[in-house]
Amino acid sequence: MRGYLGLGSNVGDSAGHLRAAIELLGERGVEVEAVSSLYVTEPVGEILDQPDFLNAAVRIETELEPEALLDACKTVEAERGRAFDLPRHSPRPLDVDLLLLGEIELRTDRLTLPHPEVTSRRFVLAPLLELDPELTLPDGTSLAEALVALPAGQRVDRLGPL
Ligand code: PH2
Ligand code: MG
Ligand code: MG
Repeated sequence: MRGYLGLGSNVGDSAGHLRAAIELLGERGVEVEAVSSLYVTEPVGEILDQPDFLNAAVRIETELEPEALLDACKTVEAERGRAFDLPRHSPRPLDVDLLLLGEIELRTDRLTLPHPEVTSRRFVLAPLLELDPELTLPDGTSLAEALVALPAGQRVDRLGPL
């Protein structure tokens, strides 16, 4: 099944962590089909006083079920030194978020699909739309329209190829 992951980092060699994530996902049954540019982005969410992030998005192809795909993402984060005992939205060497998986709409204790913040985060929408400008959510929501509708703010600058 086709899906999209968001990659982020703001600790250590961030570009290196994002590149490593692509390799490590491949070892976990997640084939990366396409990679967006790298973006420098202003922190959003619950902790604003932290370094800028590097963000990117990837289009994947996988046979993994949603929870198994989430496990693969968490394993890859751990392999790049991510600690899991910190407050939500803390700085991190690697964050791999499951954004979309086929037409699946799901809500469990561990996982919500599509990712609940997809339409509100510029650092997610910009790289996703670069990969697939026509992308929609399973309910038909146009991500291009979601990006246009965002309020001003959330600085996102395209840096170049990852
Ligand atoms: N990730 C977060 C919280 N805030 N801000 C930016 N710019 N980029 C991120 O990847 C990010 C964030 C939680 O995962
Ligand atoms: Mg995240
Ligand atoms: Mg995450």
